[in-house]
Amino acid sequence: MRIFVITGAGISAESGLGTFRDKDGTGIWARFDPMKLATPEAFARNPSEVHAFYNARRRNLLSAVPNSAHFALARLEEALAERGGSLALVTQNIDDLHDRAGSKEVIHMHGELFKVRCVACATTIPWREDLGLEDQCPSCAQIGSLRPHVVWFGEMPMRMDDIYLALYGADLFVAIGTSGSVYPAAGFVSEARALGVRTCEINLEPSDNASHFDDKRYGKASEVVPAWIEETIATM
Ligand code: BJW
Repeated sequence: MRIFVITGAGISAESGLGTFRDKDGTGIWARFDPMKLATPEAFARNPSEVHAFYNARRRNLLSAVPNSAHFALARLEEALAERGGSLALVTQNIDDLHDRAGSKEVIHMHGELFKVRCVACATTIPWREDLGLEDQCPSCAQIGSLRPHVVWFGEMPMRMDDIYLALYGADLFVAIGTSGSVYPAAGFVSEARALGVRTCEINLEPSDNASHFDDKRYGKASEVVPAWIEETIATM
C-alpha cells in the first residue's frame, strides 16, 4: 500500500506552534498581516520586520516537541516499509517536528525554519539562532544576504516534481490539520480524486475542501491520527 499524507499547521498545534487560520480568529494571520510578512515584496521593503517575525517563531520552535500525531506517522512509515509499501509524507509546515519524531523522508514543500538561504550565492545553511541584516553568508561572505528558507506567497513551493510523482502513485490520500486554503497543496485532494484514489481528511473541523473527502475524521490530531494509524496498520 502506498499512502500519501499532506500535513498542515493543525498537526503541530498541540505542540504549541500556532496555526494560521483557525475559525475562532486566533490564528497567526489574524494577528499579523501575511502581505507584510510572507511575500518576497514584503521582505524587500522591510527585511527587519520579516526577520523579527521569523526569529520569534524560530525561538518558539526551539522549545517545542513533537506530539503523538507526529510519532504515529513515523510508526506508519516503518510499518508500511516492513510490508513492502511506502509513505510519502509531505508537510506544509516549516517546523521540524516530523523529522524529530523519527520520520525518515519528509518533503518540506514550504521550506524549513531551521535553514536560511543566501540570495547572493543560493547556498542553504542550517540556522537555529536569530537572523539579521548584519549576518554574513558563511559561503560567499556577503553581509545581509541571508533570508529564511521558507516559501512565501507568490513563490514556487519546493520539490513539486517529487510530490506529484508520489501523488500519482498513491493508493490512499490523507490530509491532516490543514484548512485547505493555500494552493497548490489545497488542490492535491481533487487531483487524487480525479485519479480514483480514496481520500481521507483528519482535522479539528471540516476544511474548505471537506466535500472532496470520502472519509472524514474530526477531532484533535493527537488523538485521531494515532487511532487512524493503528486501524490502518491492523488492516494491512
Ligand atoms: C487542528 C488542530 C488540532 C487546529 N488537530 N487539526 C487565488 C486562487 C488560487 C490560488 C491563488 C490565488 N491567489 C494567489 C494564489 C496562490 C497562493 C494561494 O494559495 N493563496 C491563497 C491564500 C488563495 N499560493 C502561493 O502563492 C503558493 N505558490 C504558488 O502558488 O506558486 C505557483 C504555483 C503554480 C502551480 C503549481 C505550483 C506553484 C505559495 C504558498 C506559500 C504559503 N506560505 C505560508 C507561509 C510559509 C512560511 C511560514 O510558515 O511563515 O505557508 S502561508 C501559511 O499557509 C503557511 C502554511 O503552510 C499554509 C497553509 O496553512 P495550513 O497548514 O493549512 O494552516 P491553517 O492554519 O490554514 O489550517 C490549520 C487547520 O488545522 C485548521 O483547519 C484547524 O481547524 C486545524 N487544527 N488545531 C487537528 N489540534
